[in-house]
Amino acid sequence: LQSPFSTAKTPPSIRVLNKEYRADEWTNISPSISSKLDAHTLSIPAHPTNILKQLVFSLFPTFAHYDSLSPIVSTYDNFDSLLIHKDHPSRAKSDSYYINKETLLRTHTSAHQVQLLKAGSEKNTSLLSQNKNKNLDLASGNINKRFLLAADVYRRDEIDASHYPIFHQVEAVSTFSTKNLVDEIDADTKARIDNTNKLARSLNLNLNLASTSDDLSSISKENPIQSYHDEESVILLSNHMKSTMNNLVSFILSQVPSTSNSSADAQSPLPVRWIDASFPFTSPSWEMEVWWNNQWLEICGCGIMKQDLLINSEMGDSIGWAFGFGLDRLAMILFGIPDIRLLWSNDERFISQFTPGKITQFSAFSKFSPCYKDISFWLPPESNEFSFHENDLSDLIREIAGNLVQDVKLVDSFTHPKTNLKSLCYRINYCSMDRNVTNEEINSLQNQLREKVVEKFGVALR
Ligand code: FA5
Ligand code: MG
Repeated sequence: LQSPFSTAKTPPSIRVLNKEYRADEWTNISPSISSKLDAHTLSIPAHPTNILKQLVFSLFPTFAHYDSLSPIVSTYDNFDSLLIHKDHPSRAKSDSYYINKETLLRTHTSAHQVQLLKAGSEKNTSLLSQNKNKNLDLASGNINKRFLLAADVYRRDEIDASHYPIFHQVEAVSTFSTKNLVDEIDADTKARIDNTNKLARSLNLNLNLASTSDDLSSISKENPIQSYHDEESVILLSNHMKSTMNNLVSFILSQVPSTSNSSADAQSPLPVRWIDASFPFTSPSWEMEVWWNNQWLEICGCGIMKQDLLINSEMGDSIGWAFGFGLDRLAMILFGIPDIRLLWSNDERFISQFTPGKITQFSAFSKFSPCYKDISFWLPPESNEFSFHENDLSDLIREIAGNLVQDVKLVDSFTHPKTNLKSLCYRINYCSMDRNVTNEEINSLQNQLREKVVEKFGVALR
């Protein structure tokens, strides 16, 4: 691997996503992270994170939708704009990937909150036109009022089954005019519930949301209401935010086979809990956890937006909530993916299991490398599609290679225009569940197969 650091020049520079940046004592972005910057799993049609992102977007038809903002942001966007103090630990070099002192890979989708809020008053059409929700047009003037933003985020974090240095978040920002709070919240709740129920019916899901929300507010002294706000508005807003999040999780969990979570079935209440939290850009703040695989899994941080942040965005006459949740963890639950690293797998056996727009359960494959071998042959002249049975071939292969066969696929089939002879090509994937197989071993199996195919089916090898 070539290092992205070029030391030959003065001042030293670093190339990231095809652009040259000044390097300094803050530069710590590693080649392995750089190399994943253009993986864009969020735009691969059959990728679980993309399928989930589309699903989430479809639950918020009145929000603007963004999913292609650059991961390279300024320290102002990632920290200062969110009122994160100069000495806050999240700014440490040990926690983030810096390109240089003023530039880093976003550590959360919140980095774009103020940018997108301001885009309305600044009439920043180059930013606003990146909205993917065709229901909302640029001219409406409301486009920066409510939005969802899905993106890859980067953190120097521990690595285990639920942590990875690159993951995905979806940020939601929802603002309301202070003068019209009750009516706007009511209208939004109604639209959201109608839309979610409609979507659930079209997918035949066992889900029917009630039109009134439960009381989910919990206000404590340690999790204070801002001096700008009155308690009644904050209760209304936080209830609306939490029920929006609950609905989202209900919708997602209703598509998971109930056997995969012992505590979750159609009858039991939603297996989530809300924990008091603290973020520099919200107050009060919470985290949502979902009971999964016998433990509480944190999936979301949220709260009532700091009013100073809205004032700085020329939206001081509004009040709002924001949440940011980890897409990868919900995707793992939804698709039954046991390890977050699989989401970064280049193995064809991973991505080929999924279909754009569909929720399907992942089935585990061997962690050892597959070995593909093709076999092609002409069927005997008198045979037709009824006299050669694929299952007979499968049996023969299993007889020879046993559990070393992972799968067999017909990859080519054609009939010669002159001779009318039919040719077939099968691709055999040899792979062990518990060890690496050697090429010699596989070649010997493949040779046996070639002999036996001729013997048994009277075919002519090609
Ligand atoms: C944040 O990133 C805040 N920006 C969230 C927020 C937005 C709060 C808006 C208030 C208002 P946090 O660091 O807790 O918060 O991350 C949010 C979610 O991202 C977590 O709940 C978790 O689901 C996911 N997450 C965090 N770190 C990782 C990781 N290393 N791998 C996978 N998912 C992660
Ligand atoms: Mg957290």
